[in-house]
This record gives sequence, C-alpha cells and structure tokens, in this order.
Amino acid sequence: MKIYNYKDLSEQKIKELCLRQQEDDRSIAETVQEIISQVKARGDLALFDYAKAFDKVALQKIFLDKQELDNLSQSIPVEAKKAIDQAYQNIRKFHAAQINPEEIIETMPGVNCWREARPIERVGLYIPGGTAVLPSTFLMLAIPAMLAGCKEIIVCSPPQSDGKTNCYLAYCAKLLGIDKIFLAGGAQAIAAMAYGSESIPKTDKIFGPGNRYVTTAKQAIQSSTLTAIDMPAGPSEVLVLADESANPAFLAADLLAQAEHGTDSQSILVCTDPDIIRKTIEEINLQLDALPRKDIAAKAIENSYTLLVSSVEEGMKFSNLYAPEHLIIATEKYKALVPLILNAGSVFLGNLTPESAGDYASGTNHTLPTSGFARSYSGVSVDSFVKKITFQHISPQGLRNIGPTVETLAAAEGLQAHQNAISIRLKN
Ligand code: HSO
Ligand code: ZN
Repeated sequence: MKIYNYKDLSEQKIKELCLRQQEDDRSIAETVQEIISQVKARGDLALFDYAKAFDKVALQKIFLDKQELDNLSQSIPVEAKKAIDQAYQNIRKFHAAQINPEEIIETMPGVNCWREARPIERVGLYIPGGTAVLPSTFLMLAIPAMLAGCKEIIVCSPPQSDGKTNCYLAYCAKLLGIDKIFLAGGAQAIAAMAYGSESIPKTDKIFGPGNRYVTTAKQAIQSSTLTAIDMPAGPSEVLVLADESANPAFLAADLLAQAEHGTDSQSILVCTDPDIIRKTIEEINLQLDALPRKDIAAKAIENSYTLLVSSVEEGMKFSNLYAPEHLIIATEKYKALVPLILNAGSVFLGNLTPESAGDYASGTNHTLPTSGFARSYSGVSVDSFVKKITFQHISPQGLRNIGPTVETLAAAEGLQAHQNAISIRLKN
C-alpha cells in the first residue's frame, strides 16, 4: 500500500490519485458485441451454447420454476435463513419510506401541476455468480422493484455447473415471491434482457452489478435499444476518512472487506494521524493472512493507498474529489463532517458503522455509483424503478391567467400554432 502525504502532492498527482484503473480492453468490447449479435439472432439457442461454453453446463431448459426454486431453498441453513429474513425486513422498511406522493401545486390560480410515479413495467435484474454469489444483491434490487410496483421482474443469474442456482438465491426468490430465475449469466444475460429471447422477455431497464463483460454489455445495449440501465459500473471501492479516534484494526478490516471483492477494487485510507496509518498497515498484513480470498484482497491492496492529511476537513476535500462509492467516516466527530460531504454513494458514520452493515442488512441499498460517478449519480432506490410523470389541469380562470403569458412567449419564438392553441380557447 503506497503512502502519500497530501501536502507534498501536486495538483496533477491529486488528480491521478482520483482516477480509477481503466484499461481500455478492446477484446472485451469485441467479444461482447459478438455475444449480443448471437443472442439477437439465435435467442435461447445462443444462451444454451454460452452456458455450455462459459458455465460448463448443458442446460435442459433456460429457467428454474417455482417448484424447483422451492426445493432448492429447502437446503438453506437455519442461521442463513434468519439472516436473510432480517436483511429483507430492514431493506424493505428503509425503501418503503421512499414512496411519498407529491403535493399538487397551484402555480397560479386555476393552474394545477403535480407529479405521479408509475412503475417501469418490465425490469431485468442481474445477479452475478462467479467468484462470489450475491443473494444480498438479489434483495437490494428486487425489494425496491416490488415496492415500486413493477409488473414483471425478470431475474437472470449464471447457472452453477449442476445447472441449478444455490440455496440462498432460491430462498430469496421464495421470500420475494419471484417464481422464476433464468439461468443466464454474463453479457448473454444482458443481451437477452435487452432484446428478448424465446424464454426471456425484453425488459425496459436492466439493473445489477457484474464483471467487465456484463458492464460492457449494459453500456452497449443502452445505445441500441430502448432499454435503460441503472448506472455505469466499475470495480467497487471504499474511502475511509479517519482521525486519531479511529481503531486501526477496524480500519484494516474495512479496507480488506472492500479489497476481497476483486483484484481491481480500491481501498483508500485518508487519515490525519501517521501513527494510525502505520498501525493500520500492520493490521492489514495480519488480517490479510487469515482471509480465504487473500490473493484477491492482496492484489487490490497493492493498487490502493493511504493519504496523510493535516485535518479531517482537508481529507473531506480529497474525498469529494475522489467521489467514493462508499465513504466511511471513522471518527467520533463525524457529525460536523456530514454537511461537507458533496460526492459519495453511501456514507457510514462513526467507528462502529462498517460498510459491511450496509452491504447486507442495515437497510440502505448496496447498488451504488462507482468510478467517480457518485459525482452525478445516486445509488439504486425505489425511484430507480419508477418514472415520475407530470400532470397539469387548467380551469377557465387558469386559462385567463396563464393565456397571455403563453401567447406572448409563443409569438416571441415565432410559433404561431402554439399561440393559437391558447387564443382559440380564450375566444371560446
Ligand atoms: N460492497 C458491494 C456489495 C456487496 N458486498 C455484496 C457484499 N456483498 C458493493 O456495494
Ligand atoms: Zn461489499
């Protein structure tokens, strides 16, 4: 882990430290284009072929039905079931509070305007498999989709080598009342949800994290279909802002939790105290050794760094430039820092609030903007699954009030027909 001192850094170097690794891999884009063309042309047949090629399984059919999911869910350990139930409750409670009907606004007497939310009808959720299976992601995406009232929720997840899905995903499906999981992974799953296949319906918006193939496919389909995506996605990242009140063992644990996601994850420690930095690095080395995913985490830590700052305010300034997906404020004096936070996906306040809590169960969503997109994007919420439609109604009095303004503006823009649409009614 490299150690930098903020006061020694040039503006250029600070900018560099805010960049995420971004290899522009042509071969991924080409492979993804080929997969998309195949799925468009051959539908399910292409999905069967890709399951054989990438997931090493000869599927009999492309989905698991309710009965199969129920059966698979039976083998979930009791403790895991309880934990998923608790996470479900908390995530649901937090997201349910996001549904707030808006007021009708009378902008002038007789002119009423308001917004109403309508669900996006068909949504596609991608639940990754691969090196880590993420039932938590299933909850994070499906719960807001259900609360929003989406009519059809299509779920794709890569098949295991036995042609099934694991008991955790199966149990989540049961809990959520989702009675089908499509066994498709990677770019082929995204292509199917964007273009449709014989079995997989075309969707209006696709959600969920994934590897570079998945994220490249999401960007590609966006420009060639009417299907939207949740947000551009890159490797996961955390920035921990700490002062002398932080506990190095906790800091190390948080940095490693991020690092174990993938070799390209970033874990950044911004700290006011050189002693805490030194101890945290020692702790990282200690804790790393005991991790089952230590090879992955060690690589990610290599790509990460610590930054010594002269004050938490200075640290906050850097954090706003970096715009982290996750921001942990590991200080007892976190309250004063909250108003200074400008760019972050999700924030964890104080020394007892690890990112893991939000990753799984506190209630907030873990589908968050990465790669600096926290500057302009929000994480997934119920809002991500609805459109807000504006409405207006004008009464006779309202028409008399607003009419002349519209007529004058239409005339100024040289749009006579617009002006007429008012005048013809006023004359009536
Ligand atoms: N930290 C990930 C979410 C996750 N962590 C899922 C564990 N499981 C991205 O926010
Ligand atoms: Zn995580």
